[in-house]
Amino acid sequence: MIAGVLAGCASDDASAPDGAPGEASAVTPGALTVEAAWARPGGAGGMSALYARVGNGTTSPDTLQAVSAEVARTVEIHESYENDDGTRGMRPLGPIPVPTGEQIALAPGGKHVMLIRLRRALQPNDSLAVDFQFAQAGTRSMTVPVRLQPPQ
Ligand SMILES: [Cu+2]
Repeated sequence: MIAGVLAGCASDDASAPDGAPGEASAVTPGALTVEAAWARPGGAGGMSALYARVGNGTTSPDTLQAVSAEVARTVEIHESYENDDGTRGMRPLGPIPVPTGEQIALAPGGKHVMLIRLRRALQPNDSLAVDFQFAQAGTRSMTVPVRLQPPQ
């Protein structure tokens, strides 16, 4: 299981140009937003990764506590990393703080949501229902597209 998960992440990273999560983009004043969400294709029983940008324009610090999706039996928040020797891996990450005025990127090569043991195949142009659970903002439910590349 662990080896398979690691392989899944490594292939994610290999097919991604260079993440570049950091492009400047203002948060929406007064709102906590989840934008540009997308998921990679994956086979039934296999895995996919889910990405998005979370912006906190409110005056309250928030925390992304968990993500759930009916399409996957297990959903985990992960972080990719690179070792000194250039090999890559990933590890489970706890809840992600989303400070006031900041945008958190879930992006290839960085923090991401792992969809594990898919109940059905995810193919490009499919979509899936996802719930993002925040400590302050509550649950944000959305329909996320399956894509080969990040949305522009
Ligand atoms: Cu992962």
